[in-house]
Order: sequence, then C-alpha cells, then structure tokens
Amino acid sequence: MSTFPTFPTDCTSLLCKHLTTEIFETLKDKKTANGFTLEDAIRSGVENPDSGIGVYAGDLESYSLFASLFDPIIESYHGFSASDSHQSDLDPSHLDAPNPDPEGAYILSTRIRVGRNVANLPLGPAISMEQRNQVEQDVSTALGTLTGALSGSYYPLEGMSETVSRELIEDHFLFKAGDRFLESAGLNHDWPEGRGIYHNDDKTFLVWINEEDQLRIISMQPGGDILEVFTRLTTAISEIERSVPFSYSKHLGYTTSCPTNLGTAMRASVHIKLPKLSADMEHFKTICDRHHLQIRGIHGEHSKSEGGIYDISNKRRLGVTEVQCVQDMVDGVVELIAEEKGLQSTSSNRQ
Ligand code: ADP
Ligand code: CIR
Repeated sequence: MSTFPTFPTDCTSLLCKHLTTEIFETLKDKKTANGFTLEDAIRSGVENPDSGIGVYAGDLESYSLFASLFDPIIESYHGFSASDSHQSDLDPSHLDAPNPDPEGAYILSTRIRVGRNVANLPLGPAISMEQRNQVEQDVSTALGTLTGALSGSYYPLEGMSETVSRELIEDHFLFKAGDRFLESAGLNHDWPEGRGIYHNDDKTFLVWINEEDQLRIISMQPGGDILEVFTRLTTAISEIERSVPFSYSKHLGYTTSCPTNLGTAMRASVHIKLPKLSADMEHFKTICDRHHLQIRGIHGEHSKSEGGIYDISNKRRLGVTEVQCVQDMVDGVVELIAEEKGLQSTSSNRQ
C-alpha cells in the first residue's frame, strides 16, 4: 500500500482518529513473520468507515510491529498505556455476585465468554487453511475428552442444515455468518470450512471454533445466577488449557484478533428488560458509563434492542482482572434494576 487511505468526514473510528500520515509512512512497508501488513491490519476500518475501532491483528507480533498505531487505539479503548501490565484472576471465590434479580423479573439470561487463540500460531486474519483446520481438529479433540456437565458434542458448520444453524443463531447460541467487519479483516476466508460449535446437552457450555478468535469459550443460562455462570466458565477454561496452549503475553494478556478483546478477552453480559429506563437513553447511558458497561441489542453486536430488552456487558477487558470485568457488570446491573424499579413505582403511583 502506498497511499494514505481516505475516510469520510463523519468517520469516528479509532483507526481514523489515530492513523496519521507519519504513522502510515513509518509502518506501510513493514511485515510480520507471518506476512501480515499494515494494509491487512486496517482493511476492515477502511472498507467499513462506520467501524468503532477498525483494526485487527494477524498475530501477536502485529501488536509490537504496528505499536505506533495499535497502542493509542488500545489506550483510547481500554485506558491502558504501553507501560501498564495485565493481571489475570479467574478465581470465582473473589467475586461478590449474589443474584441481582432472584425473582426473575428483569434478567432473562446471563452469558460470559472469553476469546482464546492457540500459542505460536497466526491469528484468524493471517492463518492458512491448513493451520485453521488443524486448530479445529486439535480443539475438538480436546473438547471430546471433557466429562460431567461439560461433556457434549462438536457440530462442524460444514454440512449443518440451514434450519439447525438458523435455530442456533436465533436462540443466541451460534455466531452469524457474513459479518462485514470480519469479512474485510480476512476472518471469513474459506468459510465455512474449519468452523463449528461444541456444546453440552443443556447448551449452558459452548465453544465456537475459528470464528473471530480460534476459541470462544462460553458459559450461559437463563436467569441472573452470575456466579454459577462464571464458575462453570472458569472450570471449563482450566480443563481446556490442559491440552490447548493459549497465546498470552505479560503486557497484553490473552492475545485476540480485535484489540478490544485483549487482556481478559472476556465479555460478561445479561439480557435485561429495562423498558422504563431505556425510554430515557441518556440517563440509561450515564449509569452504564459509570460502571464501564456497553449496551448492545439482543442479537449481538451491531444489532437492535427488542421490547426494551438490552445486552449489557463489561466494556473494560485489559488492565483489569476477569473477576473485575464480571464485578463491573454485576454492580452496574444492580443499579440498573434499582433505577428501573424506581421508575416503575413512580409511574404506578401516578396512575
Ligand atoms: P460476542 O459475545 O462474542 O462479543 P455477540 O455480541 O455477537 O458476540 O453475541 C453473540 C451471541 O450471544 C448473540 O446471539 C447474542 O444475542 C448472544 N448473547 C450475548 N449475551 C447474551 C445473554 N446474556 N443471554 C443470551 N444470549 C446472549
Ligand atoms: C468495529 O470496529 O466496529 C468492529 N471491528 C468491531 C469492534 C469490536 N467491538 C466493539 O468494540 N464493540
């Protein structure tokens, strides 16, 4: 790539904010050992100017080779500077999470996922078909040894019927095909080969293979027992880690293809019904910002809300521990429910 990309004047992505002509000139001819270039790293944000972030890494080396672009983006998103280091804490006994909604009036379901990638391999945007297929084989074999509540089966995407995949997506268990941000990042190469989903019978423990990250390890269930969901997840992570070595660095924590997921790679979310509070979006966002929470629609990222139900999750993932990520979500959800209850009683007193 020789020319600086053009962005529309209303572009607000972190790529467009931080890619200066100086940074571009310094980085444009560099290549990681896996052949990943600046052009590859920024393609998603250039082709999708409505990106929030706009960059992806092809390997762990991308984060150091292209640090003059990635570091300010990481600092903007996570508030984590190049001299900070990351800490991990996956011990459920450190979490203070009594069910915030024991009567089940607000929280429909809880889900916690982490992203993981295999050590010493390129990430999804730079991986070869053979390497990706090997990951699928190694990870599905490791999952096949799990027992008890984690025991289940692997379902490759290739050969899965349209009806089954549609149902899994609608029920929030499976990733969607054709995400344009991932497509531009090179993450959909050779689709659907090498991709699939493992799950137990109850679909409370699931693993996505070779989507945005090589593994997305997921624990989920109806209701608001967040501690139970976290405990299942941490047990599963340590079981899988016995046979699959994960890419981890002292500075950036778990390596992920999108810089927003670095560190813990954890997103802890509830689907929660807040019809009164969400009628005042500004107030709703103020509470979420105070607790470092992100608001998504109920069909995942870049989707809309339905019936006053939102996906509320931790925004910070790097420079905070896994326990802190979940704690952010728990504390925020407690306040959101209190606020919704207050608004409901005010409006019923008026009637
Ligand atoms: P990710 O969690 O990997 O960042 P998405 O935002 O695309 O990805 O969500 C993936 C799927 O998980 C979507 O179908 C979404 O609706 C579902 N999901 C997320 N949080 C919850 C939750 N608390 N309960 C049920 N489904 C959820
Ligand atoms: C974007 O830049 O909008 C997409 N590449 C997705 C970024 C990750 N998601 C997020 O921060 N919510």
